[in-house]
Amino acid sequence: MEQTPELVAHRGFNLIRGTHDPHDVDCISKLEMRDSDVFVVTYPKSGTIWMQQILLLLEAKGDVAAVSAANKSCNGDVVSWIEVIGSREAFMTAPSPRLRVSHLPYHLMPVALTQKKGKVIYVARNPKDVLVSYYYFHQLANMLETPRSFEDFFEKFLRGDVFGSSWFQHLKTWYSHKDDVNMLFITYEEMIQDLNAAVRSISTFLGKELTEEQLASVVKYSTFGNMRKIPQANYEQVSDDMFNHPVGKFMRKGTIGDWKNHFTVAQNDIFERVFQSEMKDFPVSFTWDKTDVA
Ligand code: PPS
Repeated sequence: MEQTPELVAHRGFNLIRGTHDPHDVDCISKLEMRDSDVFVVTYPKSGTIWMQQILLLLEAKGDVAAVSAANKSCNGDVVSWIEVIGSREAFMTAPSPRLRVSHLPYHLMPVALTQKKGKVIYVARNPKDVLVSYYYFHQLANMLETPRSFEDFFEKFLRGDVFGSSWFQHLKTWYSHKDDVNMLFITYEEMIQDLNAAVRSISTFLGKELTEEQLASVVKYSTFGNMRKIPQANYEQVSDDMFNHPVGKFMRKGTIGDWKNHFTVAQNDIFERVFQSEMKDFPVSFTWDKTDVA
């Protein structure tokens, strides 16, 4: 079995060489937290940039022009990934509220979260669609090796031989600790199904007080169609060093069930077997298809 060249295994979790520094990542657990800190935690390709847009819009009370004006290149400039090199230092001195995203597992995140300091929004997405989205992202992102084939990537994902390691471990560990931290657990599919309800529950969780009109604006500018038109939200201005733009878009399809266009019957059987064995007795269910959406 060939090693994936960009990955660095660190304390049971795969990081990306050059994007993350293991020593730096180790310092994250000791970060001091403020009550107003918010971390959106996701396994990759589960709705991170969607949540960046929602958090920024909630903070700006729906004023989309203010959000775009605050960001030069992309929303990640302001709501950055805490594990990326340089982000931790900036976090320590940043003004409140510090809004951040992360793909880290529970054991690498700030211990102070368990003293109920700060808030976590965990977004989970059905792993078949995560796999497909991640496959395309490996073609777009220059820091990740372009998969040899879908079959090859399918196997790597199931082995956890990707940045983020095992989807199953990530979800199960965070979910098991949901009462140990201030956490809102939400799924990508719930957000697709009823974005209005999702935005309201995020707003309530964060203790925001927005008018009906302001909330409506948050929803309006966080739909797939509208986000795709906003350069800072859709990541089209990210440098060519980082993304191979001609091969695709970060905001690709934004739907439920695209795995059906990619998995063979045999692959689906394999996936189902792994899913059943990993998730047996685990109290989280997923929506796998658009037709499952009421
Ligand atoms: S990353 O690289 O881990 O930060 O990627 P992440 O942002 O977690 O996931 C990217 C996928 O989320 C989709 N997306 C959306 N779907 C629906 N509505 C909105 N507003 C939205 N914004 C982002 C994005 O299109 C990626 O999914 P796929 O399936 O590839 O389209």
